[in-house]
This record gives sequence, structure tokens and C-alpha cells, in this order.
Amino acid sequence: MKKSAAKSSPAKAKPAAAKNLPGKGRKALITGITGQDGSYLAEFLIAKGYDVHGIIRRSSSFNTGRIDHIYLDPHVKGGRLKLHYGDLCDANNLAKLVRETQPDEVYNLGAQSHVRVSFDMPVYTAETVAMGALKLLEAVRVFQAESGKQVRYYQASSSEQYGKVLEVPQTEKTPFYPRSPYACAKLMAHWATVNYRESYGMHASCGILFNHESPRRGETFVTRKITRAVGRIKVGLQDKVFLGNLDSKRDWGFAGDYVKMMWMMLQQEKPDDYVVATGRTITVREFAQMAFDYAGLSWKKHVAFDPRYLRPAEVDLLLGDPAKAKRKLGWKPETSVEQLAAMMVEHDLELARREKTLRDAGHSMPDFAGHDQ
Ligand code: NAP
Ligand code: F7E
Repeated sequence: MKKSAAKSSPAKAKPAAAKNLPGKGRKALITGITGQDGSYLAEFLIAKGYDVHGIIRRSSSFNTGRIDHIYLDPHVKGGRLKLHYGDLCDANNLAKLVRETQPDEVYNLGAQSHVRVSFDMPVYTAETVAMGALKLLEAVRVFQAESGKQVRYYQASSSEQYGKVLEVPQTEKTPFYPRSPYACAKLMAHWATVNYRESYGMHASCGILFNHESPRRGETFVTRKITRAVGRIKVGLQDKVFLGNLDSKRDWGFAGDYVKMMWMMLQQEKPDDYVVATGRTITVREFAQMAFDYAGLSWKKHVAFDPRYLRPAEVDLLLGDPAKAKRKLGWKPETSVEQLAAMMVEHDLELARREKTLRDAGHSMPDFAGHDQ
């Protein structure tokens, strides 16, 4: 097995003084802070000296696993992450949180973000993704008008908006053709953001991000589903992973690289929309082969087809052109898809080893029942 330059494990919480950091005195409000991107963005902003406010959903079980390492008990001096209960479906609560936290920057990352699930829950997906963004934009607009303070707004747009692509590679000028309830909802949120910029002069920008992954990726997205399986197969905890369409092509980057670009967009004098991508595309099959190869396993032996993972309408090919991000902001991705796969497999091998140790010691562990996508 090769050695990876893994950047996966979360840093331990340190109440680093914000003194002399560029973000000192600035406040960011993040929806979706408990998700993959929210956790990397919160880390990034705290390291810059920001005070970060995150909106979390009330849940009957803990849902803060991705940010626990940066959260400090409010009684400990120096904590710069504060969490607030809220939901993108609740306009009053969003308006109250914007008023109370008085942010300089708002990052709207919250979403029902699973494309396959959006076919099962189209209305809820539209409520969180489309109406949620509109509710938050409106909360920001009213707060700005009442307080006179400028707030910079980031909208998490998606390459899924290109859907049945009308141009290869996709740029900021490529027309959209959404292929799922999720993508339709993201399109509404995207245009609402553009409209608030044009109508009210808001500093509102959309990052059209292509697929980005990490060891913190949700386990029902295909890359993580594969790397989790590789880890468990390697240590003998399972034998097969069932997948759907292996032919679709995605432009996969590392989430840690992409959150930097979210912040860079809000530091520009003028708001704008940017494609954030690597400029390289591979099939799901090739990603699987890469991940299995890395662990010294044969993907052909362990990958099986299950039609339940096919979608009513598929997005066959995504390939982004990040030239504008490079030209205007000097941003470029730093992690190749090979490094990404290695980082994720390393992480998931470790998780599988721990699981095996516990099972061997007689602990009963849940399987992935209920997380079948
Ligand atoms: P993710 O891991 O699925 O995280 C989604 C976040 O949204 C979680 O914190 C989730 O909370 C929260 N959320 C869900 N429903 C909500 C609601 N009704 N009210 C408030 N919060 C809610 O997604 P991600 O990969 O970090 O992606 C971040 C954003 O970028 C999303 O908007 C996604 O659609 C978009 N995007 C992602 C990609 C990608 O490849 N990752 C590409 C383009 C765009 P819980 O933890 O409580 O579930
Ligand atoms: O699927 C195929 C599937 O679910 C990728 C979200 O972050 O990125 C993500 O959306 C491809 C598709 O991501 C399985 O059919 C095969 O072609 O990992 P995924 P996604 O749909 O591209 C965009 C940019 C977002 O904005 C979204 O929020 O893989 N595939 N077999 C499978 N996919 C899954 N999930 N499970 C399978 O078993």
C-alpha cells in the first residue's frame, strides 16, 4: 500500500488568539455548519481569526461530529465558534439569528444535498434548498436596510445545475439544464442570489462548485460509499459494495481546497459567480478502481450492480473549467483525485480497523441499515 499525504484528521481544538489574524473582529454566519463543507469552512475561518456562528438543527441524537474538535465549551476563554439552533425552513428564526449575530459574511451551505434522495423528497428539498436560500437572502436584505451594515453573502450553487450538459467543459456562461428536484431547487436559489445582487445591490455571490469530497463526506455519496467499503473489505468486515451507474463522469476535488475559494469570493470588492472545479473528469468506475487499487484489492471482485441506485434522470458528464477563478482570484485546486482517493481510503481503513477491534472484542456495532443510497 502506498503512503498518502493525508490531510484528513481534524485538528485538535486550540483557543488560538485572534490577535494579528486577518479576520480578527469579523463575524461569519454559516448554515450547514455540521456538514462536510461547513466543518472545513468553520476551521478555515477560525484559523483566520473570525468569530464563527453556526446554525444547527435540533436533533434527537448528536449531529455535530464533524465540528466537535473545534467547539469549545462556552465557559472556556477563547472559543470563537458559537452554535445556534435554527432551520432553513424557519424564516423568523433566520431573521432573528442574522439580527442577533450581525455577521459581516453569511455562507449559505445548508441543504438536503443528496440528489437521489431529492427524487424521494422533492418538496422538502425545494423547501430547504430554494425557499431556504430565499428566506436567508430576505433576512440579510432586511437586516442591511435596517442596520446600514453591509453583509457579504455566499450561495452554495452546484454543478448539478448544468445537468444534461449543453457545453463541455462547463463555465460560468454555460446554460443550465437541471435533471433532479435538487438541481431545480439549486437553480432557484442561484437566480434568487443573482436577483438580490442586481435588485438591491447586495454583495451576493454564487460558487458553482463541482463535486468535492473528503474523509468527512457523507457516507451515502458514491466516493465515500466506495472508500468506506474498501476499508471494511480490506479488514474482512464485508465482501461487496453495491453501486448503480458506473459510467457517469464527475470532476472530483477536495473539499478543503474548495472552502478557501468560498472565502476568497467574499473578499473581492465586487460580488460575482465562479466555477470551482479541477478541470479533470473520471468515471465512477475509475474512481472505484483507484480506491480499490490503493488498498491492494480488485474492484472487479468486490463491486456489484444494484439497479436501486440508478436515478430517474442521470447527469452523465460534469467537467468544470475553473479558468475564471484562477484568472481573477488566483485560486487553483491543490489536490489531485488520486491524492483525494488515497486520503479517503487511508482514513476509512483506520475506521474499519477500529470497528474490527471492537467487534472482535465482542461489542455489537450497527451496520449501515437505513443509510442505503
Ligand atoms: P452536507 O454534508 O450534506 O451538509 C448539509 C448541511 O445542511 C448539514 O449541516 C445539514 O444539517 C444542513 N441542513 C440540511 N437541511 C437543513 C435545514 N432544513 N435547515 C438547516 N440546515 C440544514 O453537504 P456538503 O457536501 O457540505 O455541501 C454543502 C453545500 O454545498 C450544500 O448546499 C450542497 O448542496 C452544496 N454543494 C455541495 C457539493 C459537494 O460536492 N459536496 C457540490 C456543490 C454544491 P445536518 O447535519 O443536521 O443534516
Ligand atoms: O453521485 C453515481 C450516481 O451521490 C455521483 C452532491 O454533493 O455533487 C453531489 O451529487 C455519481 C452519480 O453525487 C451510486 O448515479 C453510482 O452519477 O456521489 P453522488 P452527485 O449526485 O454528483 C453535486 C455537485 C452536488 O451538488 C450534490 O449536493 O455516482 N452512483 N452508484 C452512485 N451514487 C450514489 N450516491 N450511490 C451509489 O451507489
